[in-house]
Amino acid sequence: GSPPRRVSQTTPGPTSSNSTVRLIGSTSRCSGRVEIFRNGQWGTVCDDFWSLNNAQVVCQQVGCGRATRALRWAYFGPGSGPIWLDNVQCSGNELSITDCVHGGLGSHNCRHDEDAGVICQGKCIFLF
Ligand SMILES: [Ca+2]
Ligand SMILES: [Ca+2]
Repeated sequence: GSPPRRVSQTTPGPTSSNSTVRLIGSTSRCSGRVEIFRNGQWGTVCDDFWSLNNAQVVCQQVGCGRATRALRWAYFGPGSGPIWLDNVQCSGNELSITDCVHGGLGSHNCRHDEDAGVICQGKCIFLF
């Protein structure tokens, strides 16, 4: 038989629980509105039940150390697109925000003025 061939395709690999997360809307890489990338779209996280434990999971996920603040009411401005997560309740040890208890992807009763934000301890970089 012929040896197995490595096929290069753009089809997504097995879905890992480690979703892509970013913090935007601030001057620092380590603070901002929480957005996650699912189904080809960036979306936000609702602030219902938003806590420091939740922020902790996000901060470690983006490589920014410990969380110092969990912010509600679109503190870093409202996002756009889907609101991917609502009623997120982390214990703080999860590896990904999507591993926390939540109401189901895309299932929510929120508006973008409830987008969740975090501030992490990681270095703030300001341009002077
Ligand atoms: Ca709310
Ligand atoms: Ca809710």
